[in-house]
Amino acid sequence: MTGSEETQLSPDVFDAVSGRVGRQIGEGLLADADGRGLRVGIACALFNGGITQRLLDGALAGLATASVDRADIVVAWVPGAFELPLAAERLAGAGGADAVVCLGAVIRGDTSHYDFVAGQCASGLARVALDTGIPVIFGVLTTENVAQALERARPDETNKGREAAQSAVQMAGMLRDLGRSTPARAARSVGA
Ligand code: INI
Repeated sequence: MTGSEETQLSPDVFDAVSGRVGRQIGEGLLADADGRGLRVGIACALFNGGITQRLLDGALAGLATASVDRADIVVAWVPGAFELPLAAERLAGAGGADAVVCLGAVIRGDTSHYDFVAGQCASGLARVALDTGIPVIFGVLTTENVAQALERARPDETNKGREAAQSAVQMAGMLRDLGRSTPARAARSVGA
């Protein structure tokens, strides 16, 4: 889980909620995510590749931990973060992925068009997720400088590529469970 100590979710939250609602979806997300059988697309930017390569390492480690089969992972390289949405759309659509992880590093110091690149990338990825119904994970660093980017790409549990991979597995699992669940209204009218 991400977040600082003060903002972290309490471990008993799901128990606390379950007694007060009809159904809860995604309560397994804090447990180890199970990615068996999941097809994952990864789009990775070449720009600032020394950083994105570390994010990719983290993402692959995260998918391995979640037991995603290596044969079910496709990596598509793109020139920069601006191109991530189109690659994500292909991976999510014709590519047949169950989740797409997008990795990039937009560093403000590099260029004056930081805001355009970062903004278009974020809104493009959000649109692809909503248009396709496939989770598209924003594993794109937006930092003021290289030091901040390196800090977020360390080879440990805090690596943002690793977190993005975990989010992909969690979202795919949550959507699968949601698809199987009986909507509360329908359940009530059948039972009534
Ligand atoms: N692409 C990035 O991934 N990160 C950046 O920091 C960046 N900056 O700063 O310019 C960047 N630019 C390239 C852009 O993503 C496109 O590849 C390029 O404009 C061609 O469309």
